Amino acid sequence: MSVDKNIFRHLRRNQPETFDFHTGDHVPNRWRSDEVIDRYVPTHCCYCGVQCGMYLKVARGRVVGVEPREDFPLNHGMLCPKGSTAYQTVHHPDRLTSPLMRRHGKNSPLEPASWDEALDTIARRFQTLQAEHGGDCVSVFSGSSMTNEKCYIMGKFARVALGTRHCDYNGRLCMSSATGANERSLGIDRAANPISDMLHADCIFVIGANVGECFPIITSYLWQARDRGCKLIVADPRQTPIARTADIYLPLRSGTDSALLNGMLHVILKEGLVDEKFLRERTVGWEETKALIEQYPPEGVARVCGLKPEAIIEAARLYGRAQAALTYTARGLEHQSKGVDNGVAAMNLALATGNFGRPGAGCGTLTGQGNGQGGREVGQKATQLPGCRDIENPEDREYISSVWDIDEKELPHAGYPATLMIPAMLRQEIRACFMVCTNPMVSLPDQHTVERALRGLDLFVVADFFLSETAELADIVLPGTVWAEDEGTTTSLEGRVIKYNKAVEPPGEAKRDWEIVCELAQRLGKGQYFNFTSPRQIFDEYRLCTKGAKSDYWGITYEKIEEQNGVFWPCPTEEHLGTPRLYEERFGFPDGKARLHPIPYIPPAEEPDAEYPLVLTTGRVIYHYLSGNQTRRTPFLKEQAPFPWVEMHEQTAQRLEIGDGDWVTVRTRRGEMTAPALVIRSIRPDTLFIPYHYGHTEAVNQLTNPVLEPMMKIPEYKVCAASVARAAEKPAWARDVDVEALVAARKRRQELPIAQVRPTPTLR
Ligand SMILES: Nc1nc2c(c(=O)[nH]1)N[C@H]1C(S)=C(S)[C@@H](COP(=O)(O)OP(=O)(O)OC[C@H]3O[C@@H](n4cnc5c(=O)[nH]c(N)nc54)[C@H](O)[C@@H]3O)O[C@H]1N2
Ligand SMILES: Nc1nc2c(c(=O)[nH]1)N[C@H]1C(S)=C(S)[C@@H](COP(=O)(O)OP(=O)(O)OC[C@H]3O[C@@H](n4cnc5c(=O)[nH]c(N)nc54)[C@H](O)[C@@H]3O)O[C@H]1N2
Ligand code: SF4
Ligand SMILES: [Mo]
Repeated sequence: MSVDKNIFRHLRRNQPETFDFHTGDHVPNRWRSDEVIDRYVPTHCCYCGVQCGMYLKVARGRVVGVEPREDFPLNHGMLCPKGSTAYQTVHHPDRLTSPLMRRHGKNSPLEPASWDEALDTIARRFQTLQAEHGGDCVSVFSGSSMTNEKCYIMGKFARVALGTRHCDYNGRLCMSSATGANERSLGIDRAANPISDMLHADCIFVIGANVGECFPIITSYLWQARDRGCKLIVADPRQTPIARTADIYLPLRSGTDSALLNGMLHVILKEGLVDEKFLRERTVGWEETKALIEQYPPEGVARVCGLKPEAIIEAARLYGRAQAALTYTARGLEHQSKGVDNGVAAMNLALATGNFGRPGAGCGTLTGQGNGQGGREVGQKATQLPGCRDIENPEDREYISSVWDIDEKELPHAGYPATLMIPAMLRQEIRACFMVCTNPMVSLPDQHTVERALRGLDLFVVADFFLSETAELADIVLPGTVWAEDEGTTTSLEGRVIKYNKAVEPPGEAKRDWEIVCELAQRLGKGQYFNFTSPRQIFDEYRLCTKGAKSDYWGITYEKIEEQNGVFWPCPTEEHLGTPRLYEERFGFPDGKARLHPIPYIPPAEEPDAEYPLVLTTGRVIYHYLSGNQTRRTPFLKEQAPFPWVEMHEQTAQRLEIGDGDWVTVRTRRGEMTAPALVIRSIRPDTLFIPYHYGHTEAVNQLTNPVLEPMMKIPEYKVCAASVARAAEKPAWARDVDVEALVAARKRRQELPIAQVRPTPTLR
């Protein structure tokens, strides 16, 4: 008699580890966790900045499943769909298990190679190119999905082993506007409050953040806050899941955030809701800011933002009258050519109302990538040394040179930010690139230009654990490791330093990124600076680098992280418990005072016109992570959002005779792409939205505007002018997809109509 083994799965051991996250049919057997679990390894999710605590379940040397951790204070027992499937990348059949090289030029195939051959070739060719064209012809481009230890070593590798000034990372596309705003207004680049502060707020203002899809576990704090009477204001051109039940939803036109924020502050000023004492004692710059704010009455602002003036007035009152208000921004407001200004305008509003340094009072960004916070402190940025130190500051240079045991004169100066490396490659000023943990062939704007730049490199090396769209263009591909194969720390969106623990060994010949870097440094003749044999040793050197700096990790040890379930920086001594809330007494400037800056509204770089009458905005969906290189390989996630679509309002669709699921072509000045239409009411009629997690002809970054924010050089992903029309023909990938199923699934999520502005809610 043949018996379906599955029947016994639950009978065999009636215990939680047999819990299956999937409907068995969709998941190959090898991913089922129906095994006797040898170990539960406490760690954190590898995806977003929330860094939920999880256990990886290990059986016979393999990761076979996941359990959420109840004991981690942030997610206590919850995981989102990405977190609960993250473990499926570990033993994925697509994992790269040996180095790959093109042995006979650009057009030859990528073939397996030994580590010796690959690393020798890289070192030799970097050295030859540098001898011929100078040290700065080689660049390093890294990412913040790695641990602090790995990110730190990337910056050191660029400056010490390669001696190039050109080192930057993918946070340039992500956190750089937020950094600019934090540095200009508050003086410290970290979240002002722990997430649990939401439970102390009377009003939470979310502007340009899709919390429900991008920080799913944080949503539970929003609901708990509201259960306690907290009011919610959401500003977003799309009615996101949290916007549906907001007390006030402001569907602003993309790119008009600073006008809205100035308008709200105008109302607050006129209604006497400004905190004069706080402004006097704890800030500078109010007089100039106030003079500008006078010029933003709600009627004018409403026209700019495409909102009703009453909505702006109601939102301002709700915010201004709160005893404690929290503002959260994210990439909606920051992915703009005015991204830094927008962040500063949000800070102005919070400072003018005295909303800092108390439970439930603050303003800041929701950091995106898993280690988006730590990654922006460790010195892998073009202008930065470890510990948020300034590469042009003589004291910082002297100190880091002493820790690294090099001559300060040998330490390179500031180089190009990642977005400016592309034009430098086209000019052949940069001729080689070592790229680790980023996939710009999906994530950088104006893809066709990016592709030309990368293809034109004399030597292009990529380290990844899956063959990404970018690795496909590389001359040499190095197999890296996933988070479960190594230990190390990350710093979550709260500023809490936590630790990943190793669950399993890497597959085949894959190597940990820091080992790859150390071995390469050896071959470049700089091995003495990279004598690391464990992440702990790297962390200890990093701690020393940060001693006395703004992001002070000196008092943080692996043991302390474990004992305290994470430690918030700054933590200057071993006895210090860490700092969950910043700015209780002083801001991060020498005089301890915050800065207000007048921020005039300046429109986005590209506005709609007769040829391109709509605004195209881009972003995320809950099921995919960034360039999708990991989540598009995860069966459940792939199934939920298998390909991109174009969200448009039903009025727009009607006018253009477009029906749900019709193939449409979206055009901008950079290019065009074709995808099915999703006709909804939860988006402004003048706006289109396309999720960006896909590559090749499915990449929305074929269309986006590469214009940069002047201070931080972040691209304007959130606004460009576009047109849409029914497609003349379907793209090749249309053959394999079920559009009806996708439309039906997305529809269930997005059915509710745009909310009307509600009457003034009462405050408690
Ligand atoms: N599921 C999922 N979660 C993620 C990620 C992921 O890829 N997938 N990535 C992580 C990372 S690295 C990041 S950076 C974060 C990003 O997190 P978010 O910033 O929340 O995500 P986005 O989708 O980029 O954009 C947020 C919202 O901005 C809105 N928006 C567009 N234009 C404007 C505008 O001009 N003004 C305003 N106010 N809003 C606008 C969009 O409609 C969108 O709802 O998410 C993190 N979490
Ligand atoms: N149109 C549009 N474009 C955008 C955005 C948008 O909203 N709209 N958002 C921007 C934002 S906020 C971000 S953060 C960027 C992200 O852009 P990318 O950095 O390009 O995206 P990721 O998918 O994180 O790329 C990381 C790559 O490194 C690999 N990887 C992950 N962890 C490791 C590791 O530990 N070691 C190694 N060696 N490899 C690893 C992954 O497989 C993946 O291929 O995209 C930006 N691009
Ligand atoms: S919310 Fe973020 S950290 Fe938590 S499980 Fe989801 S992707 Fe992972
Ligand atoms: Mo990001």
